[in-house]
Amino acid sequence: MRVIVTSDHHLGYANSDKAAFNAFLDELAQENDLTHFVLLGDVVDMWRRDASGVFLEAQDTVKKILALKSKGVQVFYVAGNHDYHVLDLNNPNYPITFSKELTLNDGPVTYRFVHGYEFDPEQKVPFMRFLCRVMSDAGGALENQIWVDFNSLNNIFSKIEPSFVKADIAAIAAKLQRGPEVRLKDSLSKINSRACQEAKPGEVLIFGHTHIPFINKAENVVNTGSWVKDSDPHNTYVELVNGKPRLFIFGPPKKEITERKDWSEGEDDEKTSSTATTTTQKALSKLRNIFSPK
Ligand SMILES: [Mn+2]
Repeated sequence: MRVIVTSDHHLGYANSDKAAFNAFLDELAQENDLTHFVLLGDVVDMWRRDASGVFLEAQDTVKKILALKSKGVQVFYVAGNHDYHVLDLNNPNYPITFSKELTLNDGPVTYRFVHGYEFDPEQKVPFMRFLCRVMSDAGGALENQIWVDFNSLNNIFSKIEPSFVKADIAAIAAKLQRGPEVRLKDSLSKINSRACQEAKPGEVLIFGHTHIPFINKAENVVNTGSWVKDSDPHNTYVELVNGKPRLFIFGPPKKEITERKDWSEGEDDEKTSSTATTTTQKALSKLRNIFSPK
């Protein structure tokens, strides 16, 4: 059993390195020992592009993924926050099935795959769904229909929660639409230490989302990184063999990341958070209260 995992390609986004990912898929097609290929979310970017158009545009990539499947490789697609909408694509005739998380057993070891928004307190499912659905290429991405929808959403919020104003929604939207390289700068160690606490005995936990690839010292928590040029390094992938993870940067030249990180202590993010985010934090906590099941 040999598993390859990639995430956060953000296909459709201007800085997505689609050419490199296509080349990577071509290389995988040449390999004979690959048994499982896991796409770990944010493969297409439905927050920035039309949810259906982005698949048409990426059909060359989709074809390469399906070619692996035809070769007998088991292909899995775990939804991320930027492509959460794929969970609604449940037609059994579709060539790819989508899931919220995935577990695979390799002898005594269980590999558990999640995208990682689960560890990011700013990501809430209603917002993820919403942002995937409002994008349309017709108006030139996000500044268009989204504000119309936000306004109508705001009216609903105002009725439920009078203190929730347009500025709150705008602040959340603006913050969430920023790339993780910027948005998660302050909370990265918190997300990573949360992930490290989540890993159960006998399990290797694999996640993406932050665009910062790593393997922890215990080698039971792995982040897949990204295929977005904004991140350094990018074009990273994880290989799982006999319960052991390895992390590589796709070449040329191919390079292994051998450093092991310890996130278990988790630096105090609060100290480093800028006060500029306070308004957004307040708005988010209001939104959380509205959406939280009571
Ligand atoms: Mn993500």
